[in-house]
This record gives sequence, C-alpha cells and structure tokens, in this order.
Amino acid sequence: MSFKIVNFKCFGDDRGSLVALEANKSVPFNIKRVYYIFSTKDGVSRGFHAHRKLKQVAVCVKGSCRFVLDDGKQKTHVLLDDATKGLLIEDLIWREMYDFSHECVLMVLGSEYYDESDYVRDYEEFLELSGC
Ligand code: T46
Repeated sequence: MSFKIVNFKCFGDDRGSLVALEANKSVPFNIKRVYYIFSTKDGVSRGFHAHRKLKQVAVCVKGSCRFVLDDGKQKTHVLLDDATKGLLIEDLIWREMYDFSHECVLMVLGSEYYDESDYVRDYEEFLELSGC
C-alpha cells in the first residue's frame, strides 16, 4: 500500500524540542499547501475520500488521532501520536480519520493547491479507479 511513516529529525535540548520540515528533503515533494485540523468534536470521523494526484504528509503536532487507509484490497489502521513522525500518503488511498483527542492538532502538508476535482468521494468510484 502506498503510505509510510517518515521519521523526522528532532532537535531536542533543555529548552524543549524542534522539528523542521523541508520540501524535497524530509518531505518528499514540493509543498504547495499546509492546512491543519483542530477542535474536532467528540466522536467525529473525517475524510472518507481518496485523492487522484495529491501527495500528503500528515503530522499530529499535538495530541493523537487515527487513520484508516484503504487501497481497495486491504485496510490498515495507523495511530499518529508523535510530532516527530509523519504519515506519507501517495497515490489512490481511501482515508478516514477518527479518534481525535481533545487537544489534537493534525497538520497536513500537500503537494498541490486545493482542488475539489482531485477528490474521489464516492467509495464505489474509488474501487473502480483502483481496479478492485
Ligand atoms: C485529506 C484529509 C486528511 C479548503 O477550502 N481548502 C483546503 O485546503 C482543504 C483541505 C479544505 N478546504 C475546505 C473544503 C471543505 O469545505 O474545507 C472544508 C472541509 O474539508 P474536508 O471536508 O475535505 O476535510 P476532511 O477533514 O474530510 O479532509 C481533509 C482534506 O480535505 C483531505 O485532502 O486528505 O483532510
């Protein structure tokens, strides 16, 4: 399946911690967009779509949340609870996010500007596109 966990270098000292993300280095694409999800209400799930072209790295910079990643053949659950780890999602992967902790701030770096036509929001269409 086209996703992986990327470990970021963490500069820690007696003042605390710092992680720097750089395009085409720690993040393996040109970053055109950053967005973040926060103040998520109890019991809420988000996502429920795939992307045709967009590559993304998701980092839980505070708190925790879980992803379901589905390539049409298998589903994998991933916990994000560490600001030094990013979830890299490439290609056509159906994603759902759930189990957001109260303080969760989920930051996402994207390879493209926002484009609604890049979203596949219908699960049957997703299965067809992924050849399943
Ligand atoms: C994804 C997961 C992880 C914009 O106007 N610009 C943007 O860059 C984004 C991301 C969203 N929006 C608007 C579109 C909707 O009216 O914000 C609203 C909420 O977006 P959506 O319902 O798509 O949010 P999620 O949390 O379901 O999905 C988001 C991303 O959209 C998606 O690309 O992979 O987070």
